Amino acid sequence: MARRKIIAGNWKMNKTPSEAVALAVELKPLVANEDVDVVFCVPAIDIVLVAEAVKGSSIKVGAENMYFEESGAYTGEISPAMLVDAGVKYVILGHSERREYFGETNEDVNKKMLKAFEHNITPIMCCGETLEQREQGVTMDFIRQQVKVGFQNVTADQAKTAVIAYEPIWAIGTGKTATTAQAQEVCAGIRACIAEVYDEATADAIRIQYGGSVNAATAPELFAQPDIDGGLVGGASLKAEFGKIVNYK
Ligand code: G2H
Repeated sequence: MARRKIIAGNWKMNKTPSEAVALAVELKPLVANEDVDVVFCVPAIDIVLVAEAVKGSSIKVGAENMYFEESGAYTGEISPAMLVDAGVKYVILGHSERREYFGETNEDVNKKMLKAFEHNITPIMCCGETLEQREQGVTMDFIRQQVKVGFQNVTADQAKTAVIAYEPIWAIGTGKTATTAQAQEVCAGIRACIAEVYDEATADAIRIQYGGSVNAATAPELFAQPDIDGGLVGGASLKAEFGKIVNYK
């Protein structure tokens, strides 16, 4: 099955609202590519303005996090309905920075996954191993656990529309990219895990991104791999270079 590539920028905690508009306006013409789904995942406070700035293009706006309750006394949190109303189509869930600095567990990620589907927001669920786990040879065991718990009670039809981002923690923002072979091997392992949990059709449909210091030089080879359906790009998504990444071919 030919899966459509999806390349998402993860702006992380960068860009004030006015800076975000300027960046979105700068990137808008540069990321035009009919063959790729392009997403800008931006800080919550920038969402409304960025959605407005990219109007008239095929760029979709994503959030970087979301809470799993509908509304109520959860000071500081953002609900799925708020994101939908602001124009959000995708949400990054379980990024390693959220797991590490904010204590998010696989169970939290699963609750958020279920809520995202309920509101027709496509989750980009992140997984990935530490350097220590890689060196101990437990990479796939760890990632399979993240994927299996993250997708608990998610139906096959929902899973088919989901995006998984494989981001080895040791390659995030470090300038170290996993080799193409390492990235392809793990993405193939994740697809095999989805086939096991669901079936071949679901594994064939789900899109798996690679993330971790992706840049314009590494993108073409990474995105040419059979099990890598695009990228989740941090640092390089804040620059004109993101246009080159989206137009990697
Ligand atoms: C990994 C990635 C985007 P960067 O976190 O999610 O960031 O490309 O800066 O390593």
